[in-house]
Amino acid sequence: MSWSQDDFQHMRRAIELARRGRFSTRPNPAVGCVIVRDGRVVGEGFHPKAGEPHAEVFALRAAGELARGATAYVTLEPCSHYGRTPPCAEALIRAGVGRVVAAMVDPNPQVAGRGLSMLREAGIEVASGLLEGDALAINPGFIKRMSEGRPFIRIKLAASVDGRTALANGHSKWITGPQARQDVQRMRLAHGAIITGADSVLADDPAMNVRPEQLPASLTLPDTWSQPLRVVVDGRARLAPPLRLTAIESPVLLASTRAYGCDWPDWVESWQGPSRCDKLDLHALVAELAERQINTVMVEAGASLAGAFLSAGLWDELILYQAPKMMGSDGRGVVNLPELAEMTQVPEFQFKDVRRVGADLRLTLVRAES
Ligand code: AOF
Ligand code: ZN
Repeated sequence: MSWSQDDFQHMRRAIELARRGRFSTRPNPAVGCVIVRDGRVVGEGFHPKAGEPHAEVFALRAAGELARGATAYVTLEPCSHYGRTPPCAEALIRAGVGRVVAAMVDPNPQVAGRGLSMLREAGIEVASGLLEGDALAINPGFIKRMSEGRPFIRIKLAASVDGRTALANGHSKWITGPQARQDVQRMRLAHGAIITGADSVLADDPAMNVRPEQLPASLTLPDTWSQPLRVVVDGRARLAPPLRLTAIESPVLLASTRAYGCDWPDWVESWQGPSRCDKLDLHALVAELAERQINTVMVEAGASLAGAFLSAGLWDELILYQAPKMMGSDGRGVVNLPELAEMTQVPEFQFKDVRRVGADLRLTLVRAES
């Protein structure tokens, strides 16, 4: 398929529009749409929130009669099913558009190519794959959950340059600087759930929520944003109130292999999962979160739980903040891994992104290409 300069320009704009919904559409994907007639943009739209109209509907409303014979650029294949809203493919057909360009096929099994077929069958010219990589990057969680049945998992770690997170006596407060902590607040916002461990809760009594006043000033928060679900892996049900985490009125899921003996506030739910080697089965937890339509998860945990997710292969991206400090070899390591005897067993990664955040470094690592 060969694309024109105009095609690129309009799809780039559709991607920009889609990104406006990235903090508010979950469990739905963020999608943008631009309608162009005779080289002129006649309608734009993006999906703001699950339950509200899709991107195409807003763009068609703006275009009105001018949609007839126009080209619609959409960052995701238009839907073909009745979900919370009627199919966009039908709306495009009814409006008489002449051409539809999609950046990617919808991995939702309820759609999966049917939207594009419906359009083609109605005599509309259809093309797909323009700026696909950019479109895939907007919704990694939705795509992962639809295609693999589990959320996209980021493991967040913070350490000194020599990979330590605490002194031998456990002192650890503020290894990274204020900008890195602000960056973590921004990251939390983009996730459907934040997972931590009971050890971290018992040691630090964290809140694990998004605090709007701590977000970067440059970020415009949509009215429809929501707090991520705060999940605590508490295999032996050791937690009991009062905790800062459960005192804040927004959803918490306590994941354990056992039942709790105490009462929790209404917004705290406990979930009993199976155990594996005497620990909560993380595969089962992750499947439960996908069942609850969670697209993206950030693990913000200590060395044991972070290591357990890593060893179980339950991760897609590691975010490592490194402070320009050294804590020495007696300090605690950033992830616990089973003892390795051969260099060939050493897990290998590749850097996807490396940047400075204030005084610290933020490294993004993904699986090494084999
Ligand atoms: C589109 N345009 O802007 C979005 C789409 O329950 P519903 O009706 O909101 O449908 C949700 C599904 O529709 C979602 O799982 C995904 O497959 C698709 N999202 N499709 O044509 C949009 N957000
Ligand atoms: Zn739709």
